This record gives sequence, structure tokens and C-alpha cells, in this order.
Amino acid sequence: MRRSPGDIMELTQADRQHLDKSKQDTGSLGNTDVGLKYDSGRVAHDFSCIHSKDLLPAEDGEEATKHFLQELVNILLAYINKSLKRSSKVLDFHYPHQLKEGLEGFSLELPDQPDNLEQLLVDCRDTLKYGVKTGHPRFFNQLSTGLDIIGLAGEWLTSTANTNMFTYEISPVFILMEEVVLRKMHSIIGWPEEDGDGIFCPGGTMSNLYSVLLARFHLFPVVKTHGMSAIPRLALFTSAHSHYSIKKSAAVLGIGSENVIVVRCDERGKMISSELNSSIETAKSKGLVPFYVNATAGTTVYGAFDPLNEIADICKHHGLWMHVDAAWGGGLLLSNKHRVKLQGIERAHSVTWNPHKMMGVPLQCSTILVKKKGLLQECNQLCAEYLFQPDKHYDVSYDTGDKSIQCGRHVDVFKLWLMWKAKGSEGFEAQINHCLENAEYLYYKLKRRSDFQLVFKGKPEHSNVCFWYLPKRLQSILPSPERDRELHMVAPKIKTKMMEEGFTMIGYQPLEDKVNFFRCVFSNPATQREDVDFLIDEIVRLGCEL
Ligand code: ABU
Repeated sequence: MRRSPGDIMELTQADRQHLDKSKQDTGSLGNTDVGLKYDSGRVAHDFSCIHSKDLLPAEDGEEATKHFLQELVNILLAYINKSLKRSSKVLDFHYPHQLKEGLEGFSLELPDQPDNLEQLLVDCRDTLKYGVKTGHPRFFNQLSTGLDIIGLAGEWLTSTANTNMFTYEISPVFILMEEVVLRKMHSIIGWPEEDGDGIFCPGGTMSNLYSVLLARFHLFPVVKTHGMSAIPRLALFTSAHSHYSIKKSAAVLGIGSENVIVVRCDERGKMISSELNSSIETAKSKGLVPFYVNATAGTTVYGAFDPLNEIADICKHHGLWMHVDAAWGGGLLLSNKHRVKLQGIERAHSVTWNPHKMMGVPLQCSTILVKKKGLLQECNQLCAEYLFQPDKHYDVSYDTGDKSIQCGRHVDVFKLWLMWKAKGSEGFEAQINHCLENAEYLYYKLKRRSDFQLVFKGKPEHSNVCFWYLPKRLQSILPSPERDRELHMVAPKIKTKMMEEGFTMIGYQPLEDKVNFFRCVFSNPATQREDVDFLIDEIVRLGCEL
């Protein structure tokens, strides 16, 4: 069935009633207001006879290009409006086989003959329709949420510029912006002005991989040319609640995931520093060479902050590289109220900080920040002569591409730079404080209820709130392995129904000896207390009879 780009995903009568009952704002229900020949009162453009070959750079292609892009902007605007409206769903879930079979004319298959632009616009609209609105105020599923309009504008501009970050000669403005933004981040961490280096890279896992790579090179520069056989068996340390990327880095870099020593955490998910010390001693006694400790500032599930000063003391004592994975918690450095939780970060040799998480920058925007200048370059440079000619007519230290383990590198800095201009540091501080206030609100609400149980005691340090929902029949059963087996199945069952209905979204996981529990995280400044209330009501509605 062929449809127009103006077609919309209509909610059913039941959906409307459900959302109305939650008495949230009443935006136009699913009215995308997309112009085109179907819409009254708007100039209509017929794209059915136009193909991509008719757009620029075709001669006389300017008008068609303008109308096509304007129509696309209408589709995107409709999507943005819906994403931010409580009266629309977070998702319109379909199973993989349904999407593969093709829904209402939306086909993933690639044609031999060119589709016309009308079809492409419908495809663009459908791509968004069947996706997940991660900017919706009731999307709590991931650490990266929100839909910042300035950030989005930055991403559009970046795609339009379509350049590569490896050399100043093709990215003069972005290279200098990267320098400015990284310097700002160094100063927020608290590194002296003469220190500090870094690079934007694709995600926190890559940032953490850089940290292990640099630490190893710092201790054994020979590894770059002679490989692992030229150096002793290494050991690195990270907490049981840290991100899996530390083990992955060890595997990728040939150190071996078995040589990552996992240090126990306390009941709040913080690394126990005395355990770190004894683990280092034990590794040494077994003939391993400890070289690196990862401390986490904002663990993925609990949002815990490791004791950075204690860990820094231990690293200093043993002469180890200290990395802080602040992918999630780094944003709190911008809050005068919360930055105390990262005290000691200035003592780190390297820091991972993802602005696409707590700062709400569109994906992806991740940094590896390194205290020692020049180390990234020394570790990674291979001086490809077709890119990094030393006899260029400008200061070639601005050709930063050889610091990277990539060749082609996307421009991730511009959207962050533009958002920082738009909000100022104070704007980021306000939105981060707001997210933590939402977490506190949820925490106090759940603490008062007998049908919910918090996973760990005390107020969350970050915006992660972890909890179980106890359906009626489990509320009266005392904790036991049998009850745990039942409880383990509750969160996945609720999540299944939640996704099929699509009004909200939250993640769950088991952790160590804890059976499946929900993790609610707040990083979307659009989320308000009414959304937190909605989430709780929704979990009860979907789960009370389980
Ligand atoms: N890299 C951790 C992201 C996990 C999450 O969004 O839940």
C-alpha cells in the first residue's frame, strides 16, 4: 500500500483513553502537520515524478532540492513534536520478522530502479515511526536520552559540512573547536593549564580502550613496534560493577581478559579500595606486572562513584596508571552541588567523559582526556605521508588525526560546542541538577511504598534508581530463593507488555546475587515528576496481577 509522507501513526481509542487518564498535556494526537498535496491550506509539492537525479548538483535542481529538504524538515519537526509530547507513545513496537516482512508498504529491501522522492519521504517518515523516541520524557531505558534542538542543529550542520577530523587542512574550524572544548574539559577536571590532551572518539568503550593502550605504551613503549611478546604478563584492575569495556579492551589489546583483576565492591557498588590494594599485591606475588587501575565515576547500573582519592593513593604507591571512567558521571563535574562526588579525579592520568550521556548531547559524543601532553601522538602516530606531510604551510601539530587509532574520524565536537554556547556551563548545571532531583523524587516515592523495594539502601548518588516491583502475590512472601526465582521473572514480563503497549520504557538486569530489577535513569531534561508518577503507575498497571 502506497502512502503519503503525511500519513500518521494513529493511536487507538484505548490508547487515547489511557494517555488522557494520565492527564498529561494535550498536544495534537499524532497530527504530524506535514504539508504536501494531502494537507489543506498548505502549498503542496508533488514529489512522485522527481528522483534524486533531479536534485543538486543537477542543473536547475535548486528548487526541487529546497522543496525536498523542506519537506524532510517538516517530517523531522513532526517527529520532534511527537517525541516531546506526553500524548504520544514512546514506541510502536514490532518484532523483527514483522519489520522484515514490510509493514504497510514500508520495505527494507533495496530496489534496482530508483524510487521517487515521494517514496523516499515516506521511507524517512516510516523509519522514524517504527523507531524508539529516545527524546520522549517517558523514555528511561538508556543513559543517553533527550532531544536537544541546538545539538540537533549541530548534527545537521556537521553532516552538511561532511568533512573528516584528521587534518587541519580539511577541518580548520572543527579542529580548533576540539582544542577549545577539550581544554575546557581539562580545566573542569582540575588539571593544570600546562597539562591536558585528548581526542573525541566513537563511544565510551573506545575511550576506555585508549586509556589501556596509553597506559601500556607509557610503561612499555616497545610494545608499539614489538608487540606483547616483548613485554611481561600484565595485570589491570577494575571493579566488579565497572563497565565491560575494560575487559573488552584487555581482550582487544592482546593483554587477555583473564588478566583483568576484578575488585569487589561494597553494597553501594563502590570499589573497596583495601581490596584493590590486596589484589595488586597478590598479582605481583604471582609474577604479573600491574600497570593500570580503572576507577568508575558513575557505574552503569547503580550509578556509584568509586573512592577516587583512595584509589589515587594506591596507584601512586604502586606506580600505576589511574584511569577514571566518568563516561556517565563526568557531567556531574558541571554541577557545584554534585561535583564533590568526583573528588580526586584531577589525580587521574586519563579520563573518559561522554557528553552524549548526562550532558544530553546527541549521540555520539565521547572523549578520552589524557593528562600528559604528547602521549597520544607518540603512542599512535604512524605518519601516513599522504595525510600528515611534515612540510605543509601551517603548524602541522593541528593535524591531530595521527593521535587517533582511526583514520577517518567523524566531527563530534560541533554539536557540543554549539550547545555549550547556547546554554553556558550554567545551563548544563541546571539540567543535570534537574535530572538528579527527578531521581531523588523517585527514590523517596518508592521508599514509602510496600509494593516496591529499593535494591540498595540510601539516596542514589547519581540519577540511577534501582528497584524491584512486587506484584500482589509476592508482597506477602518472605524473601527466599523460591521468591527470588519468581521475582526474577517479573521485570522481563512487565517490560514485554510495556514495549508492546509503548507508553514508556525502562531497562532491567540482574547484578551479582540480585535477581532482575529495574534501573531507572534520568538524563532527559524534558522529564518531569509527572512522568515519574506515570512510570510507577504503569509498572503497577502492567504487573499487579503477575
Ligand atoms: N555504555 C553504557 C551504556 C549503557 C546504557 O545506556 O544503559
